[in-house]
Amino acid sequence: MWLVTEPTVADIGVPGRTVVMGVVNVTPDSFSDGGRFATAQQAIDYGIGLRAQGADIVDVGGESTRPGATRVSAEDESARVLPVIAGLTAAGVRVSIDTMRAVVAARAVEAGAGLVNDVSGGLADRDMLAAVASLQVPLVLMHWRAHSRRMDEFTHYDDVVGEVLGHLARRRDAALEAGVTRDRIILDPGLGFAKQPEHNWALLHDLPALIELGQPVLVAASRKRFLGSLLAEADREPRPIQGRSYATDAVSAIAAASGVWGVRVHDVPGTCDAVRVAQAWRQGGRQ
Ligand code: PMM
Repeated sequence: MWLVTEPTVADIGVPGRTVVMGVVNVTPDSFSDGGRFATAQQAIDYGIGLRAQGADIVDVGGESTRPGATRVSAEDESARVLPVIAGLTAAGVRVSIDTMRAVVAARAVEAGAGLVNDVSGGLADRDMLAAVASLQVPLVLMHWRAHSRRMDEFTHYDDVVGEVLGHLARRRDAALEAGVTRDRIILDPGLGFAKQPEHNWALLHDLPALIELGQPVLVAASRKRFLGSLLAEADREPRPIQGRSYATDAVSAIAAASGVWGVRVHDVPGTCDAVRVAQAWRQGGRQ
């Protein structure tokens, strides 16, 4: 069968501009957009719409990582994502699979996905790194401490930036050892995963240090709790999810200006403008 694979990270997006990854969550309970689609076709149409809005790649996920979420079976996860990946691929949309399971990653790549996005950085499934090595697609390794059901118990850091960078360097080395090539490894600080707001801001502030590890960096701040907390009104209630888009766009601009490879967002148009602004700013009037 014909596999649509991406040889390396460099094949995704436009040179010089931060990649925009749009989100399609095919889950009943993701924290910001769960339960959105009644049918696979609705999710496919939505993903095609994200591409039309400017997304370079569409990230399809079938398991919620919302704090406190319980896991779904590999079969349920596959049944949710595979028809959507196949439909998007048939429509010419570049797709990534957001999964912590090697078997789901393999099925997704067979259905057309060209990148594996593992929020556990290969820790949730011991077969993941070797599986991605043989699939020969790029791999996102995210900073992760525990499954979502328990991650709020693991938010203590003495030096969040140092600890996250050290962890990601070790995950990169594990991936290399398993046979994933260096030009296929992307690192992600895992904003909101076992982190308090101040940890997310420290990581965003020190993105250049993460980029200095030498791998492409993906940032996913979209609509997350720490933005809601930042934007809380006088009554101290976090700003609801629907009111976090402009802040997400602002983070996309900052991340892109810092030189990240990609940003993962639910609302694509504002981020597309943000990454173009950042690109022009970085070029400083030079072509
Ligand atoms: N966050 C979520 C899901 N997938 N993938 C990566 N690489 N990085 C993230 O921070 C990340 C992710 C959180 O859930 P959402 O799909 O509702 O945004």
